[in-house]
Amino acid sequence: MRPAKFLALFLALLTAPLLAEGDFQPAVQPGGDIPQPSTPTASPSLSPVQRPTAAQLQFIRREAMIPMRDGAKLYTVLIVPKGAGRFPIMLDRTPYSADLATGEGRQGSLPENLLSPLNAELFRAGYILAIQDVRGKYKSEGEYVMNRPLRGRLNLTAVDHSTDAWDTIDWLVRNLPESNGRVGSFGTSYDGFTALMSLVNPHPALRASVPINPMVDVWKGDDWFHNGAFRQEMIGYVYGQTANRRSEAEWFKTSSDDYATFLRYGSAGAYGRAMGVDRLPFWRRLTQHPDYDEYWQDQAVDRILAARPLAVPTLIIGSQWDQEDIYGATALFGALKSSANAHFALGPWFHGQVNSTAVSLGPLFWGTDTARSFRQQVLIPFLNEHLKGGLPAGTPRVIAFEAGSNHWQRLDDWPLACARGCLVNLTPVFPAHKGRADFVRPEKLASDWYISDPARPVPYRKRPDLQPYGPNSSWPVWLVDDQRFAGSRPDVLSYSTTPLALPIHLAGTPLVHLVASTTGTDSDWVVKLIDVYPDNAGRRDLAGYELPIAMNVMRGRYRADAAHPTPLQPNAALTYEFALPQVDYVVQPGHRLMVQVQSSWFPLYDRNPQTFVPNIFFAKRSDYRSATQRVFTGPGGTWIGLPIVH
Ligand code: PG9
Repeated sequence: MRPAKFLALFLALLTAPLLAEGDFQPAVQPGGDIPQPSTPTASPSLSPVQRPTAAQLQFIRREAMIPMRDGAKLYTVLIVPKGAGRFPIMLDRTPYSADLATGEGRQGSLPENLLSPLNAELFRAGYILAIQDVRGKYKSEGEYVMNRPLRGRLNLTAVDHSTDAWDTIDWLVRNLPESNGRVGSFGTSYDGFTALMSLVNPHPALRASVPINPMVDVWKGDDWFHNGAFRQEMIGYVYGQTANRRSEAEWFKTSSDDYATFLRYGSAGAYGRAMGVDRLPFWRRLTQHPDYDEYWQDQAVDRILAARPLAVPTLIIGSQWDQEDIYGATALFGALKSSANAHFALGPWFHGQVNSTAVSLGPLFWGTDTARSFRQQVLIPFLNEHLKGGLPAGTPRVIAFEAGSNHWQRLDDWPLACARGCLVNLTPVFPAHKGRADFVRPEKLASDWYISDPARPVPYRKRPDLQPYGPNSSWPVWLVDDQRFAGSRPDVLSYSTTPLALPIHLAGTPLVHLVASTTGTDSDWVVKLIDVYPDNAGRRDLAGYELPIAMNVMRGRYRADAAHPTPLQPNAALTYEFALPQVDYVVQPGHRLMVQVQSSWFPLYDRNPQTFVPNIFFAKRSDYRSATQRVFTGPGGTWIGLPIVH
């Protein structure tokens, strides 16, 4: 790019109207979220791989530029079974490169060499795979917008993921001679989001959908925020996805410990500014919308889909220890379960693990490959019924893996136990004074306190905290990390029961009812429900292990209204109620249930300055102050509602 033009662009970006909080600008702006023109540069210099010839391939690979209604052509890789016949199409619309998803950089000619286990099994089951770069990414034309909103006040253009899916499906069934006229949409995470977008005004050929760990409400509990606490370690993702079209701009790998790096820069906004990310439109939108305002409400996919009949049989897949989108699948099923077309699966997995192998998760072993058995016995029969006109698959309304007894349950409803509207009510467990917890409310009102110091926040995992998607990171399994590293800190309160005499089966949504005060005017509250293994756990590596069953964070300023934050009254005992992620888990006899409470979860979540400021993204260093936190137990005090079914 000519220097003058670059300078003009640079100045334009720098002076782009940084909106006052609350202004409502469409998310879709001219040029989209990737600074233009990012001329598609040569593909990254992967080590030259001897690509198999067409004859060697077990399938026919085609590449199509499919025209959308606005003229943009979207790059689509087609993996077609060889031989006669007509096949259903499985469509995955991705921002992560169709070429990478179909074997770029990998060796071999077998589907198993070149595709994910799920995709290879779909191919083996007689499906055409259509993997498409979403608009504006990699080889597709058009302008990329992160989670492009549906047409409306956030998107004044004529196109969105719903129209792009419609146009793609229409083109495929009309132009693919091997098509049997039926299409399924599927994908994981962001691709799960695009699969859900295909259900808005679905094409008549769309006859099934499988959203896996989908992004559904990115403020309440998916990728960007949890109850308003910002997942600042995702800054690298924003940079990688929107710095250029082919995601070749890698986030700075210099950080050997994100804990130290993020602490050095202060607020998330200051870090973004220091790293130049604030020139990227999506980062700016994130920092302009810290509250659950209409900008996020309008994009909540569970609300969007609940507002219309679910016309397409849909198998929603959630992971119990999903480190990225733990909210979406369960919220979506909750919103759609009045429809007979809605099915739900909850597996003992991390994010996206259903696509590959799942014999274990961290220290936990299931005895079988729970992902493969689910794909073979539930997912593919579901698709065969709806896309091949096959035998009724008997897909259950709900299928949930009972972690601990390690078997699948077929159910008519889910969750089984919750605060309101479930078959079973919650059973309270009461933190009591001095570290005990009990199923009987303590008779005496008491309180425990700790100093929450933003200069020494509680790490969300043992340090060094490697970048989530960086080399050697064990990011996928952080939700099953042993919590003893945290419990030993003076600013983490731990309460545990005596060893259980009988097993407890938790099947549903735990509820936090926290009664606490702070000397500050804002505060975060992190609550963890933990299974404490006995010292004689049978396996040395599990002796005394503090296994998280469900954990979540609540940003105090939003306790009354997520859209309009208010300061906390210092030293007032206030009640915070929020759900923990849904679980299907058996706590075995001899184990203890533990509740941990703390006020930071760093650096995955940005620190709360603990003084009320207009926008925490731009909190000044002087805003960050220590506060004394006090958790109240006993009559009128804290309890955790457990979804105990027996
Ligand atoms: N859930 C993944 C992600 C999305 C957005 C930010 C960070 C992570 C994903 O789409 O794979």
